[in-house]
Amino acid sequence: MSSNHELFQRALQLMPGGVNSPVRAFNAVGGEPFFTHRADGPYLWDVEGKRYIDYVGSWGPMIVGHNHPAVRKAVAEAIENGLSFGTPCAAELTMAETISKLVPSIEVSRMVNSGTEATMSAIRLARGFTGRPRIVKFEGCYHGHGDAFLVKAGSGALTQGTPTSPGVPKALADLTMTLPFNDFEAASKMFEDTGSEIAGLIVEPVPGNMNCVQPREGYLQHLRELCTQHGALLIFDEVMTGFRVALGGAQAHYGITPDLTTLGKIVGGGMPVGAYGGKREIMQQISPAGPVYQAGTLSGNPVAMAAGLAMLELVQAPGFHAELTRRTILLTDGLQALADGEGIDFTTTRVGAMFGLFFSSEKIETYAQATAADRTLFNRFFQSMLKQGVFFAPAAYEAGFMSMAHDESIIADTLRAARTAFAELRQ
Ligand code: KE4
Repeated sequence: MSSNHELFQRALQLMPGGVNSPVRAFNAVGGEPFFTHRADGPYLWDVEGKRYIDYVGSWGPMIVGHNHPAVRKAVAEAIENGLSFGTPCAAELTMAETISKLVPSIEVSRMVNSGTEATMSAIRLARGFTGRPRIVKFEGCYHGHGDAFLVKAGSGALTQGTPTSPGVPKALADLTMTLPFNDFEAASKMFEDTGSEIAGLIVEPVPGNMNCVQPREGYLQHLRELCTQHGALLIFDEVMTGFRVALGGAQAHYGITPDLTTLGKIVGGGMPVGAYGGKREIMQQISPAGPVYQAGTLSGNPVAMAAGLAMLELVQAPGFHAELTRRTILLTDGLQALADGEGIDFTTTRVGAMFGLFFSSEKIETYAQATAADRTLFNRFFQSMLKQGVFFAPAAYEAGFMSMAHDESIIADTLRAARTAFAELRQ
């Protein structure tokens, strides 16, 4: 079989940056990516046979570990009946029932094929339902590559958006306003100034795309109150936090009821699935029940539903999230102790089974603090761990993910590698 390098050199000729999603290219951390040949439990094996303990977990879906027998069995059985029908099938109904059971704020849901599709649809729905033009997002939060989200805080009284990518029209970016996460006053001021024009506010309730940052006490409730007061929809983007920070997601963990929720990753069990949903009154505006159009050839695909349903079954095991949280604490406390032992400025964050690592002496609560953390040290730590067979997210602004396949011996192996990595940082 070809080497990682040979495959990547060929891939560079045929795919932009040699990858099908930018972060996989390792540009943020340097070096070339490895090509995975197979995955099982907590491990990935690359095409050269090197094994990695994997804390990326396909960027979140693999909360029960890779290639779980129950998920594999469900997919194998579903395939026996065909790959795609293009008509309703019972598995879609079971998925909708399961989502509503686990996330009660989602009275009505729609399946799509990615987190991006879910968030794009939720934004369109918020605008269609309220008849208002503006959207609020947060700097450092990522909601997929929809045009409305590729916007950063711009200048101008209304904090009008500035595109972060060519191809996003300024006229559209102007309708996306950006706030600093965890800043109570800035949110209040924006709603005082433009509340009557805001269709929806979309937020990662536990941001995982500025690495993992925890909401300050009362902050999510503050956003809930502002949206209620001004008639804007509160949209929780739980693509990453859903079924991970708690069985019912961040909304259950913090006791907040959003108007709409977007889902992805775990809900698909590793297959291409996204979903959005919320209050019946709002969701009934979606075609064909209502006038807001949204559609998808493979939405609710029977094989993808089988994978997602098998995964959602597994995460409902008694004590599942408590045990995952315990293991996450074991890892982050272990890393903290090792860094402290070497006198390295290092801090961790975590909620449920997602965590963040920062080379900083500060308690990380804002995007400014997260981006001020030492990325050079992060990249050196990443490379040392990778060399020792531990794969963390190849970028300083990505969260880490614990799985039920990472038992205490795996965590001990990780900490053994980290001891060496932190010692190397001192050289
Ligand atoms: P997808 O379109 O990639 O399925 O989901 C977009 C998305 C939406 N909302 C949140 C909170 C997300 O984290 C994501 C995607 N997450 C990234 C990792 N930061 C996926 C990895 C990638 O882009 O390759």
